[in-house]
Amino acid sequence: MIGDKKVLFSGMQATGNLTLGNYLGALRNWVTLCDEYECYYSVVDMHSITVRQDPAVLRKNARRLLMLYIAAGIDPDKSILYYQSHVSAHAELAWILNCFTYMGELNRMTQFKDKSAKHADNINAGLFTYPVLMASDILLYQADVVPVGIDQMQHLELTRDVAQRFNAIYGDVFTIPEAYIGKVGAKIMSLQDPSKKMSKSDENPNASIYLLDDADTIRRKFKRAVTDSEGVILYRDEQPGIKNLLDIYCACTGKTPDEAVREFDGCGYGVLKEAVGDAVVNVLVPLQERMKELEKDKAYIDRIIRQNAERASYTAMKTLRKVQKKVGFPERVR
Ligand code: ATP
Ligand code: LTN
Repeated sequence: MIGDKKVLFSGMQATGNLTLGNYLGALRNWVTLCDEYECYYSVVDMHSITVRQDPAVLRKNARRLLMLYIAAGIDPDKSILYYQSHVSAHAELAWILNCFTYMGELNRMTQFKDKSAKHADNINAGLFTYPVLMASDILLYQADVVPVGIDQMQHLELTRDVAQRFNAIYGDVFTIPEAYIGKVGAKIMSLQDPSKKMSKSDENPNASIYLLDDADTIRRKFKRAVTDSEGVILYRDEQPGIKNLLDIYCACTGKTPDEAVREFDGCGYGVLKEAVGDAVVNVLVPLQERMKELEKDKAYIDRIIRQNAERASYTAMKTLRKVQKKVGFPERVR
């Protein structure tokens, strides 16, 4: 708790371009939680290097991601938006927690297995201990809630286990965090293969809507979206392409699937695709306009980056110092 507010922590990796899935499944929920919680939103650039990155591209993506947080509606004077690498306590706590996490636990992580299969030439120790750094992110700020997609639940469970293990030995040091899973848009699927989730690392650009795609591109990608040959618009698992389009439509308009099905009753797929395209354009264009404004104001972004790293460090250091003392590191002599 900070004052009378509970603490919330979440982060995104600065790899690739954010997709509509990242926005509807994560970022948009973050914005709505800002008033209720004391929020920390990190650009987790230290996690990004578990997969090889081009330094210039990583730097550019990290800054763009931080600006997207603001463009999406998070107020950086209220919530704390910062780069993970600017707060050294993350790495320091991660080392300590590495010593409280078992190899067997990390071996079970499905993201590790998936990423090792995908990057067989670079199965590095950072990829293996990725969840420990994530646990450190969350525990440093004594977060009560962590909004994540379903894919991150396993990491959150591990975080809770490690925190409980530590607390059992040393007393109440860490708050045990709870996951927060949003209701709508929790899983947006690929436009080219609706059995796969829309993902920023997909090689086919037509599979994803990127947040910075222009209106024409957005409409074109929806026109090309893979559907089926049934010819009816119903919200059901047998028609995954149509179901995904309806999910996106509902997430962007606030309508329910029932309302949407009634609205498109008797229409062809072309009409639905056009309506979904328009709904997405309506959501993304204002965000893109704010992004353009922010790009012009380098000094403002620089100030946010500097000040928020200091605010985050202050809280993080308090937890780190307590943990260092508990495990027996010698006190600093002034
Ligand atoms: P990558 O392709 O690089 O693995 P990703 O697009 O899957 O990336 P992450 O960086 O792993 O995205 O996730 C950022 C946040 O966005 C997470 O909270 C995740 O649950 C959410 N998210 C990612 N893809 C989707 C999606 N298709 N639908 C809903 N939420 C999503
Ligand atoms: N692993 C997450 C990103 C992430 C995160 C966190 C999310 C890193 N640290 C702490 C919530 C809390 C992902 O890949 N989406």
